[in-house]
Amino acid sequence: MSVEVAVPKGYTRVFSKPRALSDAGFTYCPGCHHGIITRLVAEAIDELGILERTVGIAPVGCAVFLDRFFNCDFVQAAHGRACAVATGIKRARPDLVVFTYQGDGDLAAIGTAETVHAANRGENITVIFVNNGIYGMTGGEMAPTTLPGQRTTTTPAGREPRLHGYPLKISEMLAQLDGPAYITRQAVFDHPHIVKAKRAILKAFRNQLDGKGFSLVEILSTCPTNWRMSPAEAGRWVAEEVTEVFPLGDLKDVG
Ligand SMILES: Cc1ncc(C[n+]2csc(CCOP(=O)(O)OP(=O)(O)O)c2C)c(N)n1
Ligand code: SF4
Repeated sequence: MSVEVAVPKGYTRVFSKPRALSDAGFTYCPGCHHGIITRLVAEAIDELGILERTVGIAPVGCAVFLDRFFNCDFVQAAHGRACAVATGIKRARPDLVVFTYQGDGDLAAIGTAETVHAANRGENITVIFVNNGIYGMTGGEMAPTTLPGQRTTTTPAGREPRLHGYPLKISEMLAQLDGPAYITRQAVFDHPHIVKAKRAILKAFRNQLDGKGFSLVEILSTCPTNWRMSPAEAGRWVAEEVTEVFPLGDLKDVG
């Protein structure tokens, strides 16, 4: 649990850690957008007052230790199976608020089937999809979302679509289905986008509370370590290059 540090006399607290976050430090690399996204999810849980009845599903990938970062219950799913695990928990206990937090290797590669079918069934869960275009945890291999021409450890000459396929646009695919209530793509490379991403996360949780069904927030993220960029360069790469292939905005919103 978090320990609230007393504010010395004469000072005012202007910023603090969300109640939903524990005192365990993040294990993300410095400058990685995972840290911003994890915090936004925690802020949303605080603001909705749902901490005591929220269950998160942790992925395999750099967010694998999510259960340590949060003060709510967590289940660790096998690689890619988060939406299936979330489905089981939500159906057994509809009173709980259930969310998954998954990278693109987890959700858009090994977990594609689970994601598509949970969305198609309109499961009343919230999915946070962190798309950094790479397998971060395992050393920077190509993901389905890697950009054409992007160098990774398994595409050292750059991704060649005719050989390796084209970037998989999960959000566009899911938006065609009848099941989902809300599909949106956001980013966190600057403050205005962080504010919008937070709004989208809140909406995705509110949809679940209102029983509207499957809501997925894709968030374009960075991997400065494996992209071999500084955090600032990585943010610019998302703003200038990644958004060309993965445009930001809502893809489906039943209202
Ligand atoms: C069944 C199985 N296959 C492969 C792995 C190895 N593995 C661990 S993390 C990972 C990819 C993670 O990439 P991503 O989901 O994009 O998350 P990131 O680390 O970039 O946040 C893989 C392939 C595994 N743990 N389990
Ligand atoms: S390896 Fe990449 S995605 Fe993983 S924490 Fe480090 S910078 Fe972030």
